[in-house]
Amino acid sequence: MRQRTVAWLAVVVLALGAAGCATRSYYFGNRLNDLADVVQVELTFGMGVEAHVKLTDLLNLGWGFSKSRGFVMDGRRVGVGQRSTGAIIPFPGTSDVELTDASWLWEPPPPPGEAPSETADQKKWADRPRSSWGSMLDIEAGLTLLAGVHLGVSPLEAVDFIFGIFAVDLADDDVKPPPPAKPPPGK
Ligand SMILES: [Ca+2]
Repeated sequence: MRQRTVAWLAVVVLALGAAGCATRSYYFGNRLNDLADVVQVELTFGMGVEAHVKLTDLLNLGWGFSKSRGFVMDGRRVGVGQRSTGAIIPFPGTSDVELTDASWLWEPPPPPGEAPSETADQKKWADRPRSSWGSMLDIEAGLTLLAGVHLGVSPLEAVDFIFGIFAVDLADDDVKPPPPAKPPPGK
């Protein structure tokens, strides 16, 4: 088993060595994003008192009321977001975060000569939500009392990260490198 893992790693390293610089940067960029997808961290500020907990998609609970705003890292998406919790104690409600201004830890580089925000690839990338497959077994908990803290881990995203090292994209969330430019006709 260990020998097979080492052999796989050797294949990946050799393939990366043979691949172009762009392919290598996509490989490491995708690994960084896959690793980031494993964690959720929030530090928000606002009015209200609440506690929330999520144990997989089957159980997502919140108690209390609050609307708080601040730093949100939802996997590879990092930026400013708002968490809203609404429930009449002791009846459970829900707690959700919405990113209002987000960027990505790693984004595909724009093709040479194009402005970053103008490329179709980047627009497509920015619209892409986190895969529902990857978040199915997420475990999260948080508390707000003027300041709010929220922490979470995603076991399935950890599995996707490990497979990603061997160039297997289980969550289908890797950005594919653009095809190499065609040589001009007649050459
Ligand atoms: Ca992936």
